[in-house]
Amino acid sequence: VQSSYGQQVKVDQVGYLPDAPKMGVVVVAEPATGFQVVSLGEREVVYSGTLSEPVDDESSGDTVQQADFSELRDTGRFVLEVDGVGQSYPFRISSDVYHGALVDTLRSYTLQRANFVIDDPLTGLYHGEAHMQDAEAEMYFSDDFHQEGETLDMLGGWYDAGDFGKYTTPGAISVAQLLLAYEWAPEAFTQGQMLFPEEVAEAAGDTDLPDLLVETQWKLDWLLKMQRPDGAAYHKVSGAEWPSMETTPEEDDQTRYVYGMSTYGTGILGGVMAMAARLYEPYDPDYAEQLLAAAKDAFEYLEANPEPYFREDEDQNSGSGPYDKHEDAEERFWVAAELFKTTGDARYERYLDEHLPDYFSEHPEAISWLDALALGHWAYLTADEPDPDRYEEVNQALMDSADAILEQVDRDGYNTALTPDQYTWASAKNAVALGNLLLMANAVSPDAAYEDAALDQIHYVLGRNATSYSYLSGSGVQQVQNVHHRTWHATGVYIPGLLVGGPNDHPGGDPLQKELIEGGDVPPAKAYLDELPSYSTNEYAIDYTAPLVFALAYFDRFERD
Ligand code: 9MR
Repeated sequence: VQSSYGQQVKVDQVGYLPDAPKMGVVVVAEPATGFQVVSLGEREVVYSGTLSEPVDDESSGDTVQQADFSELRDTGRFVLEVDGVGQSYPFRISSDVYHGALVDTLRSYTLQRANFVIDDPLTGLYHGEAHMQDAEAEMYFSDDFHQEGETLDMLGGWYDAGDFGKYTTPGAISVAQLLLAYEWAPEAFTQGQMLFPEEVAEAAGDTDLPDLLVETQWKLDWLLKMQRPDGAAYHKVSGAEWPSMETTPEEDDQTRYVYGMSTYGTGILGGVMAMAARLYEPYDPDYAEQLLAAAKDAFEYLEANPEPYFREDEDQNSGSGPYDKHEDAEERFWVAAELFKTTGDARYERYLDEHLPDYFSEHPEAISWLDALALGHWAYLTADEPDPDRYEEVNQALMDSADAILEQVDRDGYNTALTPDQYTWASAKNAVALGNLLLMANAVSPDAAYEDAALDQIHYVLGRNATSYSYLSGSGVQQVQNVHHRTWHATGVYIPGLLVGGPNDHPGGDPLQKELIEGGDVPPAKAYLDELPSYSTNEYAIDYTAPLVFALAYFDRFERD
C-alpha cells in the first residue's frame, strides 16, 4: 500500500466537512512555501495558500508545516500538492464525508457477535454458530451463589477484539459510549442504517428500536447474565488458552470459564445499566425496568462493600486479557451519578457527597475501561437538579482537562491530543476519547476551538499522522491491512470499521513490537507495525472503536451555526 503519495503530504484520507477547518500536514527536509488543492478529474487548482512556519514535532520527530485550506468549501474529491515536496492521497470534502465510516464502525459490532451465525453479504464474512459451549460456561471458582465447576448460561454478547474472550468492563464501557452517541444525536441513528445481515434482522423482529439499540441490547443482555444475584459483576468468560491466529470461531471448542469478579466492573456494569434504562424506556418499559433494577443492585452491592476488590484467578491470563484495575472510585462515582441522573433520587447524590467528595473536582481523563470518571461527571452535569456548588466543581474540572488537551493539540505538529508519553497501548482510542472530552466541554461551554480539536482527532486516526496509516479498517487509502484478528485472519475476509490500537512504545510482551522499539530510535508516534503478530499496536477491540462511533456520529453532516 505504501507509495510515494501521501508519505510527506498528509491529509485525512477520508476527508473534511465543508463547515469545518481543513488542514494537511507536510513533512519537510527544507522549508517549503506554497501549496495547492487540486480537484480530481478536472485537475483544476481550486485553492492556493501558504504553509505555516516549520515546527519540530516532538512525538514524531518530524519537522512539519501545516497547509490550512479551511476557506475551501467546495464539495468534491481533491488532492493537496506542495511545491517541491509532493502530493497527498486523495480526500473528499462533503457534509456526509464520515457517514460511511460511521456505518462501518456500527456494523463492526454486529460482526463481533458471539454465539451467532454471521453471514454478511456486504463484507462476505461468514461463520457458523460458535462457542456454543458458552451455554455451559464453567465457574472457575466458588462463591456464595455457585460452586466451582457449576455451569452457567453465558451465551450472547460480542467478542472483545481479535480474541474470543468476552469481558465485562470493555464491553460495558463500549456500550456506554454507543448509548451516549445515541443520547447526544438520536437523529443520527435510524432503523435500517446498519444494513443488518438477515439473521440479525430476523432475530430483531418487528421492533421499533433504531438499529443501534438493537445491537447494544445484544451486549446488554449478556451483561445482565454477568451480574450475580447480589449485584456484583463477574469479570469475564473465556477459554484457558489463546487459540492460534488461524482458528475460526467454530474451531475454538475449548471449555469456557467464568473468571473473576471486581468492584470496578460492578460500577461499570451498573453505570451502563442506569444509562440504558433511560434510553430504552420509551421503546420497552419492561426492559428498562430490568436494566434499572440491575443498576440499583450493582450500586447497592458497592454501597455495602466499600473496599475495592479485584479477584485474580490463577490461570486467568493464560488465554485472555487481564483488564485488571485494583481501585474503583471512578466507577463508583459513575454508577451513583448515572443513577442520580436517571432516577433523580437524592440518595445517590448523598453517596457521592459522603464517599467520594474529592472526585467532583478530579480532572477527568479519556473515557476507558480504566477510568469511567468522565462518564460520571457528564451524568452529574446533565442531571436534573445537581447541587450548584458541586456542579461548579465538576464543570471546572472538565474545563481544566479540556484546556490541557487543547494546549497539547495546539503544540502538536499534527494537532494530535496525545502528549509524547501517551503513545501507549490503544493510543488511537485515547486520542479520539480525549477529543470526545472536548465535545463534552463544548456542550457545557460552547467554543468552536473544542469542536475543531475534537475533529482533529478523527483526522489523526484517518491518516493525518506520522505513519500515514488510516488506523480504521476500510477507511482511507493507506488502510491497515494486517489487523490482529482471528476471524479476519482465519477467514481471509477484510472487516471494515475496526479501529486498531495504533502506535505504542510500551509493547509489554509483544515480541515483534519490542524488537522495533529496542532496535533504535523510534519516535513514539511512529512506534507502529501493520503486521499480524503485532498485537500491541495492530489489534482492534470493541472499546477502541466505541469512542470513534461517538465522534463520527457527532460530526456526521455537521453544520456550524
Ligand atoms: O486494550 C487493552 C489495553 O488497554 C491493555 O493495556 C492491554 C494489556 O493488558 O490489553 C488490551 O486489551 C486486550 C485484552 O487484554 C484482550 N483482548 C484484546 C484486547 C486488545 O488488545
